[in-house]
Order: sequence, then C-alpha cells, then structure tokens
Amino acid sequence: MQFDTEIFELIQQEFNRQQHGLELIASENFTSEQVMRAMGNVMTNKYAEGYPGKRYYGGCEVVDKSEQLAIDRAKVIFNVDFANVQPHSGAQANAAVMLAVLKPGDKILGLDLSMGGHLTHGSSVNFSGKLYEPHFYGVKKEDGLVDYDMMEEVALREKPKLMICGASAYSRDWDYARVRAIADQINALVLCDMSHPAGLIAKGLLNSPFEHCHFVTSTTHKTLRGPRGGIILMKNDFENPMGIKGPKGEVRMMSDLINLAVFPGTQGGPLEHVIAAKAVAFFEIMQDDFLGYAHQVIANAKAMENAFKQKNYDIVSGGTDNHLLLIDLRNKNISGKKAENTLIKADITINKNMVPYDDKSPFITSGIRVGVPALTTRGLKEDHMNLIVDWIDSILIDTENEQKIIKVRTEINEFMKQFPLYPEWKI
Ligand code: DSN
Repeated sequence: MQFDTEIFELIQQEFNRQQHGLELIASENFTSEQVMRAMGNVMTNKYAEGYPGKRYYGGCEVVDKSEQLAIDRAKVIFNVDFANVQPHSGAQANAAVMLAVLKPGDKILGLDLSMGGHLTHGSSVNFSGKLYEPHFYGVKKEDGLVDYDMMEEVALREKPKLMICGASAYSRDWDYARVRAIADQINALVLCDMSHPAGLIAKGLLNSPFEHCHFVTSTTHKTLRGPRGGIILMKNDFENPMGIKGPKGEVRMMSDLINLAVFPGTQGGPLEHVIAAKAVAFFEIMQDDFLGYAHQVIANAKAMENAFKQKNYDIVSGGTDNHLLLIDLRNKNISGKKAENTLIKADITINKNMVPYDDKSPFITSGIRVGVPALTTRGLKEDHMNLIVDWIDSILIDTENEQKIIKVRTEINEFMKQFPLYPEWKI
C-alpha cells in the first residue's frame, strides 16, 4: 500500500503550527503523550454497540474492560453514581439528555448564545432550538453577571421542562443552588453543561454542580485535557419523572433512559479508541499533579486579567474566576474579527466573540475570548502572561504595521521553543 504523504505532511504542518504559536483559544488544550497514543490504537477497529456486558457484537471482552475503566474513573473523579462515556462530543451529550427527558416542542431555558451560551442550549440554528421551544436568560448589562432574576422570571412564566446552566464564554462561577431553587418551583429538570470549567470543578476549585443539577454534561478535551469527546454524569440516579415504563412495566430509572438516549437514541457504535483515551485522561486527573495544573490555570487567567486591565482593556464581568476572559474591544476601536485576523498573523490564536449586548454581528463581533488551559499545559506561568499581553496589545494598537507583526511572530516562535510539544516524538 502506498504511504499517504499528503495527509502526513499536513499533520506535520499542524504539529508545527501548534508547537510554534501561542494557543489562547479557551476551549483548546494539549493532551498528554499517553492520551494521544491511546487515541490511535486498534480499538478503532472494533464495533461495540451497546454497553459493557451487553453488546450487540462478539469480541467485546477487552473493550468492555476499558470502557468500564473509563466509567469507573469518571465516577471517582466527580464523586457521582452514574457516567456514560460514549458521547462523541459535548453536543451529542446534550442531545442525548434532551432526547431522554423532552418531547419535540417542549420548552427549554438556557443562556442566550449572544451572552455567552452555547449552540446546543437552544440556538435557532441548532437541533436544540429546532426540536424544542427555546427560551433564554442573559447576563446583566451593568455587571455582565448571569441574571438569575431574569432566569427566574422567564422560568416562572414559561415553565420549561429543562433548565440549562453552563456557558461557552462566561468567566464567572455559577450559583447552582439558585438555579435548582428556581427549577424546583416549576418542577423542571436541570442540566449543567460544565464543558469549559470541568477540569477546575474536578479538582474542587469551582462550585460543584453535582448536588444541584440532575444531569451534568461535559466535553473531555477542554480543561479535562483528554481526547475530543463528551460525557454525561449524574450524582444520583432517580426514577424518571415522565413515568416512562420498561418492557416489564417497571418504571425506568434515569440512568437507563440516558444510556438509551445515547445508544441507540442518538449514536451507533462507540469510539472505543477515544473512550480508552478518555480513561487515560481520567487517570491523569486523579493524580496529584493535575491539582497543580488546575491551580496554575486559574493563576494564569488572573495574571492575564491584571495585565489586560493595566492596559485599559474592558473585561466583561470585570474579571475571571476560571480559565478564560471575554474582552470587549469597543474602547479600543477594533472589531473581534479584525483582532482575530491580525493576531493570527503573529501566530497568536484567539477567537472573535460576541460580547453581551453586542451591536455587531456574530461574524464581526465586538470582542475576543482568550483562555489559558493550553498554554498552562505547555508550562507557562503568571509572569509569561504579562509578556503575552504585551505582544497582543502591541499588535492590536497598530494592526497595519506588518513589520511589527513579523517581529512579534519571530519573538513568539523563539519563545515557544522553551516549551516543546511532545518532545519525545518524531512526527
Ligand atoms: N466550540 C466550543 C468553544 O469554543 O467553546 C464550544 O463547543
């Protein structure tokens, strides 16, 4: 068989890009070598529809053990009774929870996408906004914090069956007890999508959603630093409130309904190679040094907040409790799109992002989102955040200065040589 030089050349190019640049996309991270190795393995050859011990294919005795390890480790990390590790992504995890508890047309309530929410929390262009009737809460104009009064007001008026908390571009912690108290007034179920801060929650550095939210979903590739994928967790199993019965007339437990909603409800064969890599990531999270990593993420984000503030950048909500910052660039007279497109020329990767009450479209935006999980994995510390903000600022105040952009890019490429990516590897 001929070797596919084209694709492997592109993989090499992507490796070089990741190695040389400053990765500040808040939802990205660098897996460990062993997580990466676990993803590229023979388990990709195996069909295993079903769950450990109950599969539709023979030959699953080995993948049963690795999937069970992933489940058991996820349960230990988050101290929960139930884990489903099969969702291919966070979106698939959310789709499965909704399929399990909602009927088409049922009402859901989530944080507005333009205020920091996620597509799968009811956006009109997503299944969640097309199959269900979406309602939204936002953040307050005066301080950028989640408007729990508005959440309560909309919840009492619309009586959604499912309330969703969690965000993609929100730098503050959540009051999960308040969300649950609102939900209990209308007998709504609560889903927390903790995809962004999951690694910080795993180590107890942010409020835990588990006591208060019926379902918790997450991606595994952000602050959890695992392979690209999703999980669904429940602190406690419970009888489904919809009265759905099993084949013998027994009331179905929610764990059953969630499992059925993942497979066969929304997915076919699980990606057992990715599930093996999830298990490795969970093993790493159980080790003491992951606590050091999680602390460093928050310290780096705080250092970056201070550095941006010293240069008069307007941080939405006034700062950060977690791994990211949402920056409103309107006082700097530059759009998010222009900032993203200019910074990438200097090998600084961020994403343009709408800010609350934005007057620009999602394609232009008034803001940028920056996050530190990836650079923290590479070994950068608080002092480096000042240097990074200096580089970003020097470019944003002088976007047409191509010579300066080239100079900064050269400095960054040289700087990042101190923090090699997968140093043992020859790609
Ligand atoms: N696209 C992810 C993010 O960047 O936050 C969320 O799915």
